[in-house]
Amino acid sequence: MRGVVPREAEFTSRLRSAAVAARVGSWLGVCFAIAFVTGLISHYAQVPDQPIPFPTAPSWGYRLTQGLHVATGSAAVPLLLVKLWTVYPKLFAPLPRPSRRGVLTMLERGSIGVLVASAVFQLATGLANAAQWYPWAFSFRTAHFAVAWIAIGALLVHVAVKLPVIRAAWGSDVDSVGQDRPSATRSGAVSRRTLLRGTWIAAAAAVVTTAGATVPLLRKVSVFAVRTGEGPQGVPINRTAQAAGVTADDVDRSYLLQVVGPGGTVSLTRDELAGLRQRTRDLPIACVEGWSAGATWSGVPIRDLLDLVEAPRGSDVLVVSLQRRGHYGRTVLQGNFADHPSTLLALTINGEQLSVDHGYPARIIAPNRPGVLQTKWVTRLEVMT
Ligand SMILES: Nc1nc2c(c(=O)[nH]1)N[C@H]1C(S)=C(S)[C@@H](COP(=O)(O)O)O[C@H]1N2
Ligand SMILES: [Mo]
Repeated sequence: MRGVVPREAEFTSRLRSAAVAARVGSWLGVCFAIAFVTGLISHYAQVPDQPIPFPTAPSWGYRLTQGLHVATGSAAVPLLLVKLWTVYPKLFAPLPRPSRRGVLTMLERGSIGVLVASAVFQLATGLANAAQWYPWAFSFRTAHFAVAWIAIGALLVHVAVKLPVIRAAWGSDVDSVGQDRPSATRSGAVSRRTLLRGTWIAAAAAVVTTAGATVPLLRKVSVFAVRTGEGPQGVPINRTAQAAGVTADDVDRSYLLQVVGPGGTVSLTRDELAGLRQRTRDLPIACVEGWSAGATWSGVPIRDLLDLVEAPRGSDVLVVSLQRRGHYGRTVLQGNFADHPSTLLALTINGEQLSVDHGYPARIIAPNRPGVLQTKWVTRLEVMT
């Protein structure tokens, strides 16, 4: 009689095989490796105090790495589901007898438990973050970063333990039964090749339906992209002025930009800012959530403003926004960014005065910089010593 909990031997489909698991698992491993490396890059880019300065070039670098991060994370969702489906009968395998080998088996199973839990956590929190949905109390960035190390560690252990199986599976035909569980004797509803083909298509579809947030050519098919890469003045709006608590009074004619440095404090009205030497640059806004959009910006080079207060070259600058609610109202512009000729206090976007939601009266735009640090509604630049 069948119990409530199945036994491993009751799973008889040949689709659930090492041949399939190793192939899907390898691509899943590639996705996790790319997501891990690009995630580290994104994390480091947001560290205020960088021992090695995050580079300002190429200007599209962060757009590429963060686009890859979200694309590989999206592709990993169907890959992980298929992978888990092919191997989950092992969950019901009998517990090993207490012995040296048994302890090793338990450790190995434990590491798989950690791997599955951390992988599911990373994909679930990543997707929720991209959708700007935070049904949790912890800091997304801290938790996603910490669990990334757990996931990649458990993945390395898993690959090391399974290397003989992985090699045997890749070395033989996909239909070979050499690595099968003893009970996997029934041919599946479809062939292994068809299952794999379906999996690759699902992974590709996951990328195509989300990557339009970064790749303009894909916009029309990207039905799951949270941001389309389009918006007022050609760029999506991440947080509106209202959401940030920036009022009409804040941005009226009484607005002043204060620049504070060793040479004193300089206050400038918006008209005075517009009267300074302006520079125009094509630079993308690249959000950590995966969407990005290029735009043409013009405004005052930050370095010119720093010169007004005799800031030494290489000085980090604290950027303070008019924002009253939420994060990112105060950010650090590292010295190499502050000095870069393309880093602007932008007054216009795509030839128009910034709309208040895009950061009017003035905002930061710098090359190769995460969107979260492209601070809007800037009211104060403070040279840090
Ligand atoms: N003051 C402030 N600036 C901010 C933000 C914010 O919440 N407050 N959001 C940032 C984020 S996460 C992104 S992606 C960009 C988006 O700029 P946009 O809304 O003009 O497209 O603004 C950045 N600047
Ligand atoms: Mo963002």
